Amino acid sequence: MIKKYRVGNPIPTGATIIEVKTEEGMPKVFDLDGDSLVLRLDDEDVIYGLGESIRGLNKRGYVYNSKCSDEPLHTEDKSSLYGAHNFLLISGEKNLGIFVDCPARVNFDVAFSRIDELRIDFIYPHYELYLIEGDSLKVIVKEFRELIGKSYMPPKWAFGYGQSRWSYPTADDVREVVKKHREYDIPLDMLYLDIDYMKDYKDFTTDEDAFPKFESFVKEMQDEGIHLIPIIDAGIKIEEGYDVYEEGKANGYFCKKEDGSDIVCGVWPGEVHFPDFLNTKCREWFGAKYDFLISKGIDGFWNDMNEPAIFYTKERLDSVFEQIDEYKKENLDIQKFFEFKDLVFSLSNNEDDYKAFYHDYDGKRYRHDLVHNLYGYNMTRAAGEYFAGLDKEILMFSRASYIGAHRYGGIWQGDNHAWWSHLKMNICMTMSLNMVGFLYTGADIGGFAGNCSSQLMLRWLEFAMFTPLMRNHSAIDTNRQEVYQFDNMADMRNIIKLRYALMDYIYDEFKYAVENDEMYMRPIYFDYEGDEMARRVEDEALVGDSIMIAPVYEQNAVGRYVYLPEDMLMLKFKSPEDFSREPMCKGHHYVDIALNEVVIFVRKGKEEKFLGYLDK
Ligand code: MIG
Repeated sequence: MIKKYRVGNPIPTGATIIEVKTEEGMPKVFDLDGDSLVLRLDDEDVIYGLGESIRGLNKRGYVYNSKCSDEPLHTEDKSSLYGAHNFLLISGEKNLGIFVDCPARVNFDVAFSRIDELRIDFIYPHYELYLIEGDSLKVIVKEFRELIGKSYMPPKWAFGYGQSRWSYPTADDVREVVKKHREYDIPLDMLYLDIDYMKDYKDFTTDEDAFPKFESFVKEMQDEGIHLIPIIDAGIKIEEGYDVYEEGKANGYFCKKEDGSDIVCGVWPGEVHFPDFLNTKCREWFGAKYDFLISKGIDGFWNDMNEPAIFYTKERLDSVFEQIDEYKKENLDIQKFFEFKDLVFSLSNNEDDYKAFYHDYDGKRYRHDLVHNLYGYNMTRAAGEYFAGLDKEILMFSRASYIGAHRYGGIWQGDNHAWWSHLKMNICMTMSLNMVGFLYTGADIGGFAGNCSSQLMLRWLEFAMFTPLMRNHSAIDTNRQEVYQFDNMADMRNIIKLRYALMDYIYDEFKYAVENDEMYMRPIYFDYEGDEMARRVEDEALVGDSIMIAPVYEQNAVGRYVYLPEDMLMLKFKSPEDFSREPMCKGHHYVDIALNEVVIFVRKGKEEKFLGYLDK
């Protein structure tokens, strides 16, 4: 059962697709403290949700800010990543789903400041609040998902393995990577193009020198069985004669400052304007721009930098330069030195800069910070709405998101590191994202930043073989991390082949979850509600209807503790052909899992169905 409450004068977000009648007043479960909502928690309450955010599955014990952020360092002290997913699910004596539909920043203090209190604070206390009750956690999630509408369904080939890198700067580099995969018999369906395929980082252009005859190159790759997936950034380079810039300018589609002029920001192309994706006309225009690449045979994209990420604004840069001139004149003492250093750091993603421009949203003007979390969402929506009119299926996933964006595309989990803790985070985050409708998701396998060891890469593949988006991606200035760079490539190849052997299972279960508003990957407690032990488990997951996984995510571990909530059949794989079976009893086990092994636990009664997929 869903109840809706209204506070103030909420800005519409388009997150929900069902009309729910508004209740009078405020729900009794909350104490109101000024504009804040306060909820007393029981010691035993477990709090799931918040989609893409740091830390574990149970969000208790930390503060999370839902504010789409370009955050390249996902450490424990951070409060915001790229997505804003304001859904919480309390599992306790009574289960309760809470969705706070608010496009401005919202602060969730989940028993951090006070051990027994959930506190929700607003910078702009105008929002819709949904409370969802139901017989079980699964039912609540399903009701929530019905409220927000069906998740994006990608083409089947998007469940293949993808290789990415910032960057493969030329067509020949791409050819080489594809050739190597073929040579070493490593399955590959997608090759991602990062910003260097563009001419001077201009969206909807290609660099003729680095990628000559782009269209025939796309064709050449298709003949190799490869989908090229180019990146699209949010900012549009300011350059006279560049059609996207000229059209945006002529039509007034860029975000404006108080004085009505277009805001100028620095991102990869240099100075850019930001398209006002909240404006329907702008969305239609921008969406149709993807055709520049689609008409050349491209059938997939990733949208980046759409929090939006701002390296600097022109105004702030100018004022910082002025200030530095002042410092130069002074005798720089240590105090001043730190001031100066902070000043330079404050150039990027500055809070005040997000207050310095405006949107034309359904004919009304809104200051950016009040609708901040809708920006990346509406960039994805621009693309998704355009793709919906095509007779070809298009892969789309984004970095920034808000609930609602899940109907138009998936997301990847951003700039993680080659750290074991980030493999663990990938496991928890994927389950939390499933609750809020982002089913097509995955993290950069091996880690985006930092150098990946052969051991970490193998273990990461052993988990990521179950994530819908299976993409190996890494940053500039890191060691190359295609699987053939590693001495244990043969083991990695076996895991990727196992993914392909289970492709139909993964696809069928994913599709089922989309069509039925269910979770493809979820905490084991959701299916074994009432099992107090299952409730404590954060590092196992149910994948589809038939199996449970227990990934290894610790360096040098050659096994792990596994809790089985019922009798299951353990399958231990080295490759699709080489596996053992062992019936296991409900309860606690220590399971040996060698570096090159994956274990899958098949649920009771599902053995035939699951093994049938393997035999295909
Ligand atoms: O400022 O396009 O998260 O995947 O490789 C960095 C370069 C911009 C951030 C994305 C990452 C991508 C990178 N981008």
